[in-house]
Amino acid sequence: MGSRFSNYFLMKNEDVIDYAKERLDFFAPGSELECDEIGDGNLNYVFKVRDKKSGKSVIIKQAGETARISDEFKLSTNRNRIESEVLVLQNKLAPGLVPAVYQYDDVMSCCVMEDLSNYKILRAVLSEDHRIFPYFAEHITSFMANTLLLTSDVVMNHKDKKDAAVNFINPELCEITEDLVYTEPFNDCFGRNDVFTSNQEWVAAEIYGDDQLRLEAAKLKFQFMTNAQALLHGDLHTGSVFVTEKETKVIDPEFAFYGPMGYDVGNVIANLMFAWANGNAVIKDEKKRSEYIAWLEQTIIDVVDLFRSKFSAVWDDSVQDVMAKEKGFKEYYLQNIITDTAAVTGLELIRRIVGLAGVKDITSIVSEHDRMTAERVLLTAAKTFIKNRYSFVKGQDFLDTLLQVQQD
Ligand code: SR1
Ligand code: MG
Repeated sequence: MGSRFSNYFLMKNEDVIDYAKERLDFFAPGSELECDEIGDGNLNYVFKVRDKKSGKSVIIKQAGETARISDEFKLSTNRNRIESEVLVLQNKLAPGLVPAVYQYDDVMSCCVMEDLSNYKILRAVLSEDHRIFPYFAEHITSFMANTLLLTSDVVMNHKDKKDAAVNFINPELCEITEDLVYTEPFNDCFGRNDVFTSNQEWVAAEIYGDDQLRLEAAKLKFQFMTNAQALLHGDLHTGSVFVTEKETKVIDPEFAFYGPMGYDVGNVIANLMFAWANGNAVIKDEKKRSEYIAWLEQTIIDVVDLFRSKFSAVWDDSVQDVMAKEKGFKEYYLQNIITDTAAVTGLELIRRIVGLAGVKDITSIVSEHDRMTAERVLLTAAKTFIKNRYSFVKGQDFLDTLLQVQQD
């Protein structure tokens, strides 16, 4: 008799237990397995399977044929293959900074991976507990410098790189980004934007009504779609990062594809800024607030500056192309990434406040006045990040923009 896992279907908890018994050699014979669906992302189903006897556990992540948040998004389950292969590759390029993948099933579109239950999602611990993670900037910049530069044309054999770009072509997930980041937040006609009531008139005038901003967003959209620079994570916000006090693991690279490196770096910076706005609005104790905000501000600076220095070091160690070694080219290439980083910082700030996919850091601010103000500060800074993107060089430039708007 054939296995019922020879044809794809969306599994429930009981199916996942049967699947683990039939398909995994992770658990010992006679294990007593239990399963919970613990996913809280927008797209997939995440099952934790645990043996009550030994306490051993794994994660089984399965992709459905539509997005978990809405059937409106029809998505190929191929994203689970992309995620699995990218995690395996990233573990080689940035060892220890992603969960280990144990196996991938092409039929059931599910991936079996290391259980990180002792870790917490960074966005949650920032916005709920306002905790400090002193190693985060170090870890995330090692992750980005290595995974981005080492998958690019300046390091890889050019034919291998083109094969990789084909292997990781990800049209449906890219379309989500093209729509939700680069199109809908600048237009009031798609019916999916979700603007806080007190800011509706402000957004109509300052975002939809700003022709110069819309033109820059248009330029950036087509740059995102055509600049196959490196294998991106593609959705590197604080909800895609697991942390303990001393460790960091980047998860969920299902949006991975060959795109502009600044897309990942800008996502990290913007999401630190959401945490910054949340801390300023919500923490009542002055000492706690100033310590937390000081750490976030230093982390914003460090992410840019450490990325620059690590990128430069990896470049010196790994770049192969003879023309890429031309004097001045590294500095030119890196400055383009920082320019893109500034632009994407602005785009991510705008899309999370105006567009469909909001962030808890902002939506959990209870006071109407404080949320309205936080959103306006971030949106005003975002416009500068996009319009003046060519003027950003160092981490301090990013922070100064935010602080300047906060002061005004
Ligand atoms: C329909 S998916 C909405 C958002 O969730 C993902 O995490 C991506 O950020 C996407 O834009
Ligand atoms: Mg995700």
